[in-house]
Amino acid sequence: MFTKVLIANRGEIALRVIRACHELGVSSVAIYSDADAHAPHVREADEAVHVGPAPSSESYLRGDAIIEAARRVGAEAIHPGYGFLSEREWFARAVIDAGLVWIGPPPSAIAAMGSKTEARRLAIAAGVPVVPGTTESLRDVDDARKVAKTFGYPVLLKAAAGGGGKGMRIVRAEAELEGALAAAQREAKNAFGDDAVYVEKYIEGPRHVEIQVLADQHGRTISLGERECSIQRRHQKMIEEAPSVAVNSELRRRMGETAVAAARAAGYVNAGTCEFLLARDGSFYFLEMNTRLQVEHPVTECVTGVDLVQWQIRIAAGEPLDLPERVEPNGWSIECRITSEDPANGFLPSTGRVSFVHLPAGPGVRWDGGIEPGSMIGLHYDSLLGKLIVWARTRPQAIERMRRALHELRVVGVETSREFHLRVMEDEDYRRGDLSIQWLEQRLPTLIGAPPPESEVKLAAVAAALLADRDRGRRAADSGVTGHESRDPSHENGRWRDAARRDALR
Ligand code: MV4
Repeated sequence: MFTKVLIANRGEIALRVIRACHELGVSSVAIYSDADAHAPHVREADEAVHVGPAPSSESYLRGDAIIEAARRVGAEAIHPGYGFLSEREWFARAVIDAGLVWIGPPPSAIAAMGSKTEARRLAIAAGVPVVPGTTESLRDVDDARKVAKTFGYPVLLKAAAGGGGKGMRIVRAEAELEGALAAAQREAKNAFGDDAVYVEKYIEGPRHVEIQVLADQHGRTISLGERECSIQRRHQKMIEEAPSVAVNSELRRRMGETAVAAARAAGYVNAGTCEFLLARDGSFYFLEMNTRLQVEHPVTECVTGVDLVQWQIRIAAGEPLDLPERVEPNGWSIECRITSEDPANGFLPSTGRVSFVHLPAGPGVRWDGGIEPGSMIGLHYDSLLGKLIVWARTRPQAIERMRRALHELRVVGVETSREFHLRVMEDEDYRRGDLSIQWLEQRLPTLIGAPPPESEVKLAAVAAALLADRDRGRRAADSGVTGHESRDPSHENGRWRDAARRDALR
């Protein structure tokens, strides 16, 4: 095992990796930008190295500075977390070339899966089902017309260098093809510096289900079951769960074997995730492989009891996997991504200083967070404040537990997505598990417009009654003495108080 690992990340995932290091008896090294000098990940690590100013391009993305920091403090390995440099082939190579251990997949596997057409070729060769489509990028509009005709409309144009939904265009009829192709190429060029675009048949109304895999350096590759990730908005996942209501043991076994075959085809080592579309008829298609630890990994940890981050480190250190071939999920786990986005305001990122935090606790509750009172939430990094994860024996119990935990959660100082998550937990479709990748965006207007939950209304009513009572007391005391309304400090809360009154009167 290593004695010292550098974590090339920040926020909740840096803390998650630090915790895994400490459980393994490994010393942890944080890196930080100017904006993060007092961040929790810096304090919790055994050591911390400053790498640059606040913008990530000058700090968390500075591969050279990060490798130099690892050398200077004598770290033997680098864990990239997710995002930032985690899927940059060049960085993985540079880490290895510097004589350090890369806690992630081989650079060749990152490159192979990074090209979506290459990933499709590998998958097809390994007998993995993919969506009907091409494995070569389109030459021109005529080529696109021919190919689209073969598969039939609607088709989906995708960036070969893409992933995560960028550079994608749905085309429902031939008349739209030329414009959509130009737009997809332009977007792909801007986002990835490569305008190559290919075609797939567009699958309507599927679920997004992904399979977690672990592979060691000794040729053993296993799957750890699925995560249901259909609840997303603009390709940002908001709520994930494990297992999926749409997957039974038989389907889990088949999808697991498929994911293992795809991983093997890429020469995969370490933790990775195969994304699938799961159609209503139970057929599934490999989409792409994410060659990193994922944000939503905790739901898999909760239902399998396997510590994925510890295994990433142990695999990188050369340990053989000593886990069973197949792990059936135990109970149910749900994760809500608590962000500083305001659902009532089009999910606009909110900024400011976190003045107060109350974290949920109690049975079956896990908080993987990166904030504390005093944290400054700016626009330099993504808006994830923390992940609220619950576990219970059954899905209905997990939903009730999540509601309870969301009610306990308080973050003051910035807007959060808490209210949005409460509404999803109370939604009938969600409770039935009747989901697809389109569900959230179709449902959003009614979710946001819906009245607040009963429990919140009661709370507002009590608060309004108490305030009204206090004001009556004040007015009685003030009458004939000063008459100065402005001395009443509750005026500072005027807007909030009015809102509470309105709610109470309904
Ligand atoms: C698709 C698809 C339907 N048909 N491919 C979105 C991101 C990237 N991973 C691939 N994506 C999709 N590919 C075909 N042929 C629908 C999506 C998709 C999606 C996939 C997973 C999770 C959320 C999604 C939201 C919209 C579209």
